[in-house]
Amino acid sequence: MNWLPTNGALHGVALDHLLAWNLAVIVGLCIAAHVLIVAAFLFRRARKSESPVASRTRANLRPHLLFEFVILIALTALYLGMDITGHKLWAAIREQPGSAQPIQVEVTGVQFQWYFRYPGPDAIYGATKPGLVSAPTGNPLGLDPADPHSADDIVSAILILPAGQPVNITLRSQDVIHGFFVPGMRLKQDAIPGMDGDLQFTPTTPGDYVILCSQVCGLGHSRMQAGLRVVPQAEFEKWLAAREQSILNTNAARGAQ
Ligand SMILES: [Cu+2]
Repeated sequence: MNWLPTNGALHGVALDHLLAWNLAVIVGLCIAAHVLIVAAFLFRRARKSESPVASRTRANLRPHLLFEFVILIALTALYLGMDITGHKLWAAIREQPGSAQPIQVEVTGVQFQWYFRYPGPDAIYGATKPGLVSAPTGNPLGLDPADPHSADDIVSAILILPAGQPVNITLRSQDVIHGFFVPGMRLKQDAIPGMDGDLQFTPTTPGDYVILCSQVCGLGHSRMQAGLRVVPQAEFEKWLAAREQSILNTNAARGAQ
């Protein structure tokens, strides 16, 4: 569909197809319902001169009842079909395709900013403490320096991902409910304080995509935006290594002080 943002995710093609199909069914049913209302109105006017007793006999009502039952059964089958296809697609999105190891990224929403954390070479997110949260001093997530796992964690204000590799996102919020919304990746899920959300997808097309907040989370909600950049695998590894090196240098400089 041309009126949707360009799709860059593996599951997006099937999701767009399902959306188009559902929309066609709903618009078709809406038109059919209006045609029936007008037809019933005109039919009633035409029969107004007939005797009301003659038009309400059991024999006369039978075709009407049959017609209603057929419509009811057809609609039930249609809605069940829509429900089942939607659930099947949701299940397919939740299953990671192929055997590729998913990349772990933690996404945190905070009034009014998105932060992205990569666990680093140890593949374990370091502990965070609310009391240590301090964006002005470069620790917006409150990473605990006492936990060795936090030493190699990369915190970024932009989400960089390699094309063609599954991603597993842990979704968190520091304050209120935010909505992690990436239209180009056909993703939308709420970040709820005190809960770790779980989200999977595979970006396929390199490019820049916008990340929005879909929940009205406060006065700065409208400017709560971030960027997703999908790059080739080699470029991603280069960026990750450079960020890792800069963190090691920062930690070494702190240790020398
Ligand atoms: Cu928000």
